[in-house]
Amino acid sequence: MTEYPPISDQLDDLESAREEGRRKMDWAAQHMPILEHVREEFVAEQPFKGERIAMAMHVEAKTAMLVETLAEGGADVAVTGCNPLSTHDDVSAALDAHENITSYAKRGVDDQEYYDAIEAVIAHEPTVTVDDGMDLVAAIHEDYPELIDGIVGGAEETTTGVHRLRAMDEDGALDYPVFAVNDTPMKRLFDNVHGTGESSLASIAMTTNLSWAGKNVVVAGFGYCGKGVARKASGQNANVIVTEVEPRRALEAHMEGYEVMPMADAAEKGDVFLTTTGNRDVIVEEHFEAMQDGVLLANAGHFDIEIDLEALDDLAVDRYEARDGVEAYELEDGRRLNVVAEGRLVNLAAPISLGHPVEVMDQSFGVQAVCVREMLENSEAYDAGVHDVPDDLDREIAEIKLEAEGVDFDALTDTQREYMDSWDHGT
Ligand code: RBV
Repeated sequence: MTEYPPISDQLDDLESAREEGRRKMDWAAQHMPILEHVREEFVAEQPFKGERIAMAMHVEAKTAMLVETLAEGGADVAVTGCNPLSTHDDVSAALDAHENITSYAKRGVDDQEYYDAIEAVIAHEPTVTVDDGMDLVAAIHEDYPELIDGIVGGAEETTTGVHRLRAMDEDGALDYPVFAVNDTPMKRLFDNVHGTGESSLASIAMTTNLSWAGKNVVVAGFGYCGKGVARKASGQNANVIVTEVEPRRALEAHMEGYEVMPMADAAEKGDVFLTTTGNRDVIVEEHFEAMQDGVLLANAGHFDIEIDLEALDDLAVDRYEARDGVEAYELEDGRRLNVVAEGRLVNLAAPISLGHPVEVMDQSFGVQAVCVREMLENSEAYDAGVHDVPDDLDREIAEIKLEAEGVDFDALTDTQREYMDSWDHGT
């Protein structure tokens, strides 16, 4: 295994970085009542004593609160990034100052450094993995299969990671149990819809200083993320065009009142293009050929494969940084196509990006935290493969959040429960 140094060995002014990172974490913590609740329980019960947790996630202030919550529960935690541009070095440094945490995350690393940092995390010989995008699970299975026997299980944060895990599971290649955190109601109805919707649009607006009002915004993909982006763009007075490959989702978008058409037609009309499909080659050469001068191209999917930037680069006669976080590709006929955040997930990878809002990440990370606890407490219940998160855990998180918000709600009466459980009633 390679020797890759923790962030503390990579920064010049470590003390001020740690201070600023801690300040960002303190702000996030004030708006994360779920993690606070779970953390108090973990501190008292020490459910992770003796465990080694490996994590590859977007290392910024909210994620840092999850990392600390697991460490305060008794675990030794090693963490790195899951995207070369989403790390906040100051937060990474603040985490690395904790005696039970080693952080290797650094912003702007190249491919080699990115994977070296993943290997450094794996060198801690984890008993549990927490992934956002499945890079840890993949690296362990491909390069360190001898560690699998010592791994109790894992948890996966995002749609793309769960998709990869299910493909791996179907091939019979996934050798330890992993919770599909993404697929819970508490995750995707909030994080994917509201989180992606709000933070992608906010990042693009702040990066470009341009308005949404009156724009034709093309949203590629009408899954949970696409629905959120479409709804929020519409709420900011954009005209939303949706592209889809799945007939029921296309119909759903149509019935929501959006224009639905193939990308080949949308390419001519759009002012802003935002991909949320999780698939590759969504916007390719024929689309670039049809686009208007000055369009914005951005991606909100986990990987930077949705916009074919190689093809765009081949078409371009010139390329320059139009603004911080915006690369202009100038074509032979003078049209400029502007790519935001290198086509990487825009809500985290643009220079001013902060990721999803704090409140939704509190929910997602609350589910993550109780999933790690569940995997360790009831490990015999989970064999190798992808597992749905037990619904009572997801409800537990929802109830903590509702209580923190001061929202009361009804409970079923015994008669109602009996009615719902019986089949022998009719007219
Ligand atoms: N995401 N994390 C943040 N820490 O600021 N913002 C978004 C953050 C997660 C989100 O849960 C999504 O599933 C994943 O990033 C995509 O990589």
